[in-house]
Amino acid sequence: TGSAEEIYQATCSAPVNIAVIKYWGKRDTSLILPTNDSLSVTLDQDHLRSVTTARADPSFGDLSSYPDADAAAAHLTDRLWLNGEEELIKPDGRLRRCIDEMRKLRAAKESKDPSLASLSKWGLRICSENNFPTAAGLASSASGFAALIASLAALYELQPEVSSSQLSRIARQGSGSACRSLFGGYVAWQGGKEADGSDSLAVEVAPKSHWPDLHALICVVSDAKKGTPSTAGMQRTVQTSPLLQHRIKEVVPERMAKITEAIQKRDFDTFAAITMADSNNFHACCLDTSPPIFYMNDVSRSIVQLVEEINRASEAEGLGKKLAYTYDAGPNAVLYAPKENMPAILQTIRHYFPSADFDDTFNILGNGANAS
Ligand code: 2P0
Repeated sequence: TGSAEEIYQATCSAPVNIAVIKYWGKRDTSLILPTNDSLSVTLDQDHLRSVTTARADPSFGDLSSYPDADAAAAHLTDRLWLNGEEELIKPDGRLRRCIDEMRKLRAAKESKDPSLASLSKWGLRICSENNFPTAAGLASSASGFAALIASLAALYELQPEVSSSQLSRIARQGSGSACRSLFGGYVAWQGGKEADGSDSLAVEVAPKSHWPDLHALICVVSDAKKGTPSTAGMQRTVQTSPLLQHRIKEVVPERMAKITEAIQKRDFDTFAAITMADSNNFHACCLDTSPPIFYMNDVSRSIVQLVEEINRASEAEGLGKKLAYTYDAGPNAVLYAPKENMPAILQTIRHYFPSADFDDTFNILGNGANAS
């Protein structure tokens, strides 16, 4: 509660997540409901993150003074800046939907407790920054929408009454993969069955503390903006790829069960085998799309060969796999390995890729979105 002179502002950060069972395809493009379940690992916020500040103030506009939400929107009551540039909040866009859903939750809270300040009626100013290249296949939309939802949830003081899974349902409507960044550690996005998306949300498979020994290494092959954006690319795959239908029905359900069990048992060999197989199956579906989509390049493929060779040599000695690769909608490799293997892996990668512009970032497992 408070007077109108009080400042209502919250800042939250959210990390990137990298899927080991990939989301690729929607059964509902408006609500963002996926064609299959997916599972990811949330990375450490120290390296890749979005930070968002949201502020509500009556001076930004009072929604109750407009006849309807569209009229209020036309008067720019809500405004958003991404990396310093103003982003238009389109009337039927994803940002609009996320903000509206959050505002509805606040309005419900205010109607239960009339002593609360009327934040739901005030305009918003939102500022978001990524500390890494946007749209380079490094999951910028995932951390961005997760940070947006987390900052509005903090501003509107929605938790703990509203759970993180409930918030993930709203983040999902911003960008599918964003729902997974509301949690740390090992996270599943249950695709759900309902047409209204009520059961399409993220759940924690295991916290970071369950298997903290797993580390990730991101090999930035290129930070250029990707050629085919995920949103358009995945629907082209849905419309044209017979292989995707096989993936949805036969491949993913079994892998979800097996990798969940591998995480529970901290079984790196199984985790690595499924992670690599699923990355390859996803890129095969991209290739099976008409016209085909290519995200990996020659450098990406040579990293695959190097990882396969390291694992082959290790297995020949009776030791297990040393590491796993996975690629998203871009050429950059994410390598997962037990922490103790990382120094040798880095050394080998640097030996084979001495090029100065081949950047790398060392990441450990992180927590989900949180307030600061
Ligand atoms: C994933 N990707 O599971 C997969 C793997 C890319 C490859 O989620 O349309 O940016 O915003 O829901 O979430 C990229 O898709 O797409 C993605 P929208 P999103 O991480």
